[in-house]
Amino acid sequence: MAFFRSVSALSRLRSRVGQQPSLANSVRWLQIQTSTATDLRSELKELIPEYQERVKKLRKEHANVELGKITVDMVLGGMRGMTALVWLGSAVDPDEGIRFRGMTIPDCQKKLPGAFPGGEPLPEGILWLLLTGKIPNKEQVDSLSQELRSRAKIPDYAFKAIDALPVSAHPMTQFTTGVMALQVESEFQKAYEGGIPKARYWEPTYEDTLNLIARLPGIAAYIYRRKYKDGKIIPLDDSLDYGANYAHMLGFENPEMLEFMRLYISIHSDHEGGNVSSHTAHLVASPLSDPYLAFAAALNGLAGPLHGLANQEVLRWIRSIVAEFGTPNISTEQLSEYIHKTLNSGQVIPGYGHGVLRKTDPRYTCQREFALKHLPNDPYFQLVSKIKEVVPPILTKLGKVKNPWPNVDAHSGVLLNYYGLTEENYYTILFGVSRAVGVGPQLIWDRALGMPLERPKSVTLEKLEQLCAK
Ligand code: NMX
Ligand code: MLT
Repeated sequence: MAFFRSVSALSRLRSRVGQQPSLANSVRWLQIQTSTATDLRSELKELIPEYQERVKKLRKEHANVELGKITVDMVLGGMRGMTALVWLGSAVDPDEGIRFRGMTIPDCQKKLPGAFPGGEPLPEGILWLLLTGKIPNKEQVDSLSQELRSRAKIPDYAFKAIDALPVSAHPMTQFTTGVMALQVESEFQKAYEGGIPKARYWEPTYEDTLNLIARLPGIAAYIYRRKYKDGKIIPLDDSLDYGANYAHMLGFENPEMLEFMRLYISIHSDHEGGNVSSHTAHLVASPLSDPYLAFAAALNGLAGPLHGLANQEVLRWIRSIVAEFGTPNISTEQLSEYIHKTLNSGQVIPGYGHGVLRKTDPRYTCQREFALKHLPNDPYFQLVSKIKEVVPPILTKLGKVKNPWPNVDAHSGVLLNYYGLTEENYYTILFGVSRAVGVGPQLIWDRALGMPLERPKSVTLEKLEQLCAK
């Protein structure tokens, strides 16, 4: 009876949504089904044929429908605003930010299982949601945690490949090297060499993806222990979930840090298909390079200071402010003076601006809420809060910055720093581990939907000038 009541409430809500488009977003997650499958792979297998049919139908019946025009500004402006990719898992609205399968971050915090009732969403739940579009229950995420632990063994040669680099190498260089070493065990590569038919490409891609996600924390923790600690490996704890295990292998046991890590991985996992790391992975996988090759390439994009390296740059910049004034407790005038100094020297303010967002990033907001709950008096957190008041009007005044508001990277560093992860050059690895949870599902669906080799057309400058002269 309760079921029928909620179904009819939902259909009433849907008909209101038809009349009020603004309501559409806020109720979208209500339409997401709860998962009933016993395991992730079976759930996915059941879903794929329906999606394959939908793609086939779109290509057959609507191949010439136009999605917008391509302008010179788009071609010369980094393809901003050009719709050119499909990804089912998430979408970024310029004003309200990310939705994972229609669910906002607060929706995910409410609906996805945590390590304890009311806890932050477990990354395993986000992975399940992104892959299937369904909300898993606690039992399902616990079994996925167990599955990831069972796949986590790292071959010794991967550690040796990292050891071949000097300890001074940037953590991201070491990380990409480790991921490339894991490629030796690619199931996709073996299956392709064995003549697997196209309809089954997604299956070894799934295996590679789960193995990759499972092994990344071990590789990432190894680099941290090697570069910053005693070099001793802390083994996986069989009783811990994915995020907590990563924190544990790094050497952290504070339950608040474990909880922050779950939140961190979940919110950094996916940001639709067009961001540099996801798009790179999709592009590199399109000629059927396996998930390890594609993800290593994605990491190299993430390592750029305008993308994932910005979290490192933010803490470095905050530290430089503290060094300049000798304290984090500075006045608005002092902060404003420092911001101008940064801009006048030709640098960007790290952690501010975005290629799509035009308001404060909800990933910033949820980290702020976490900080308000757990570390309201931390002087670095208070400085970050002050920066959020002072930077936007200054960037707005420049007249060219499309989004003066903070992005995800503006906040993460002070939380990590508070919990003792003080080595900012390591921060992009945390982003990288998290991004695999979003990029992996993208690669599986690329193969499931038979996405072709990506090959856009380029144009010479002369040709562009000729086209404009017409
Ligand atoms: N500080 C100073 N100038 C900026 C900033 C900023 N935070 N953001 C944009 N601008 C400048 C930008 O450099 C460009 O100047 P110019 O025309 O002289 O080249 C102008 O404003 C217009 O840029 P936008 O169209 O607003 O931004 P765009 O879409 O090109 O780039 C970012 C987006 C994210 C690359 C840019 O905002 C930026 O460099 N931000 C700082 C780095 C950062 O926080 N990156 C992390 C993004 C999130 N992530 O995790 O990936
Ligand atoms: C991301 O999470 O990938 C960044 O916010 C950058 C983007 O979306 O372009």
